[in-house]
Formats: sequence, structure tokens, C-alpha cells
Amino acid sequence: MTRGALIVFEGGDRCGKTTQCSKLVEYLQSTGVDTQMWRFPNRSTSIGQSINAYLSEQAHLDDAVVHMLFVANRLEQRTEMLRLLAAGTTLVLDRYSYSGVAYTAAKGVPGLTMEYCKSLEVLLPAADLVVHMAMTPEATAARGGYGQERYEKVEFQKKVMEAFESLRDERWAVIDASGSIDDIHKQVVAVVQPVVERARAGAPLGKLWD
Ligand code: 2DT
Repeated sequence: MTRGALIVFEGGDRCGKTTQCSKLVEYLQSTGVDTQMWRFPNRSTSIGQSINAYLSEQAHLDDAVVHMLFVANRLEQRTEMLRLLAAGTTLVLDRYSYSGVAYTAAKGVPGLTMEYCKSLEVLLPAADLVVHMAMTPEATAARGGYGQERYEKVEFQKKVMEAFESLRDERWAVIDASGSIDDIHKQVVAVVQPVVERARAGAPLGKLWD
């Protein structure tokens, strides 16, 4: 049995991640790759509902607590995630632990360092590929709908962008998110295909930050 690949899209708010995730899933399915799209936070669980209330500014939560909720929201999906990957399903995630670390570390709250945030994610599998949709916060702010949720502020998004940059390693592919939807999709397919092949050929799933 060959395993599925874990493909993660990351980037600032309104950079077009969700559109690209959907297009990628459609493409992979059309080529016969069993694929599912997931997103984090998963707002449908009870933990996800608390996160949603926080993000939509209906509830106040301590920064350390909300950070734990985001982590728990991933851990509650861990078993199913591992089961699907082992059964050969490729997962395309709209955000994952990298957002968890980048957004909390960007707050600059004493104690909530990048190292601390990373340490809470070690039970989760690492992405085979992180597609970083890079775009300046000013450019994303000019897009429709920006500013509706807690973190959608240019100054904060700049810090998030810096945090993402410091997390990059050889598993990351950086794509300019300011191009056209179709151009970006072509670039995404080009970086994803070899990763899906490697997973299919038996490349082992990594652990976060190993
Ligand atoms: P969207 O649903 O629009 O992507 O916004 N976030 C996300 C965190 O702070 N920590 C996390 O672990 C994750 C997954 C990023 C969700 C917002 O929540 C932030 C933007």
C-alpha cells in the first residue's frame, strides 16, 4: 500500500490559499489521485467553535489559551489524518502547524516564542511540502473582505510574514501569490507532482521540526 502526501498551503490572510487548494484537489482527483482538502482551524468541532468566536472577536481568550486551542484542534484530527495518509489518500491542507507557530510568535507575547510553539506540535506529521503563497500585506489588504477578522491588520501580517520566512526549509516552495489564478495553479502543480510521486514511492512521512 502506498501512502498519500501531506501538502500544506500557508500564507497571510486573503492571499488566495483556499482557491489554490480547491484547484489543486480538483486537479489531483482528475488525474486519479485520491485527495481530500482540509482546513485548519476546523471550525466545526467544539474547540473550533471557540476558535471561531475568538477570531470573529465575539470572545476574548488569553493568547496562551487560544494557542493551545489551535494546537488541540489539530491534535483532534491527528488519528484520522494519519489513517488517511497511510491508506493512500493525499491531504491538501489550507493552513497547519506553520500558521500555528507563525501567528502566535508574531504576537510577541513573552514566553510564546517560536521554540515553545514548535514544541507543542511534535506529535503531528510534518508536511511533505509547504506551498508558501507569498504576497506583501499591503497587496493582500487591498483585496476584498480584508479586515473582518482579528488578525487581518497590515502591521501584524508583516510580522506573520517574517515568522513564515524564518520557518522555511527545503520542504517549502515559495510562490508569488500576486499572479493570476491559473499561473499560480500551474506553478503549484509543478511543485506538488514530484512530492505526490515520492510519497507514492514510499518516502517516509516526517515528524514536525525533525
Ligand atoms: P482562515 O480560516 O481565514 O485561514 O483564518 N491561525 C490559524 C492561527 O493563529 N493559528 C493556527 O494554528 C491556525 C491554523 C490564521 C484563520 C486565522 O487563524 C490563524 C488566520
